[in-house]
Amino acid sequence: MTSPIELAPGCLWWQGWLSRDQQQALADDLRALLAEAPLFTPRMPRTGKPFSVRMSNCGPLGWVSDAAGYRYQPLHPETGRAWPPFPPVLLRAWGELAACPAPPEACLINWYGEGARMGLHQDRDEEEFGAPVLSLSLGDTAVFRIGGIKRTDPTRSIRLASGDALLLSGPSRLAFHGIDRILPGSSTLLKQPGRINLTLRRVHRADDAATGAL
Ligand code: MD3
Ligand code: FE
Repeated sequence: MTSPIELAPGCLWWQGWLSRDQQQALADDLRALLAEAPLFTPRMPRTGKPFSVRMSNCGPLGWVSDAAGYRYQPLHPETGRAWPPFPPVLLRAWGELAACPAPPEACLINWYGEGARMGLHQDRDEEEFGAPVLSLSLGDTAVFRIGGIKRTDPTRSIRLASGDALLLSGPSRLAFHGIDRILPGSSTLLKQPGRINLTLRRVHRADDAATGAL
């Protein structure tokens, strides 16, 4: 396995963790998955302003956002159906990289088309911040920015390329982060310009009995 770079305490970056063939296989899985659970346009709480990123999910729970607020729910907001199961490679990634005994409960699928971006934010809609978040990138390279736990802390930026894995744990779990822009045409993986980011997460605190702890 490639050895990771520690960008900040608890923030580990594996460049090219997925081979080109593995990236292609995962992109194919996602094409089928998105036919079952189509991308939707999330909206800001209260104002209803649309995000430029479109989203779907897989696994038992999915993250959604609309005028009523941010939340995790078991059903797709538009089809009313359960989210599709995790593609097996995502469970393998979690098992090999996350160092978390409990399985992931949610995988948010972000689609960045032309001009999409994600402003600086913290991920704090989960009940469990002790568990890490694991991200996998496919397609065009993104300029990713990460700072500290205060919005005004200094930030650094890196380019997340297709096949990269990024783990956010410990002190980095509540770091401010965002996507400044996508570099169109930087990858030939997908059939159209754009980027897919997958984030595997736990939502609830693990039940010790269920994870085998004494
Ligand atoms: C740092 N997604 O879905 S993934 C998100 O590329 C999100 O789509 C970005 O931020 C994307 O919430 C960044 C890398 C990432 C994910 C979760 C984090 C970085 C993080 C949680 C805490 C700190
Ligand atoms: Fe985030």
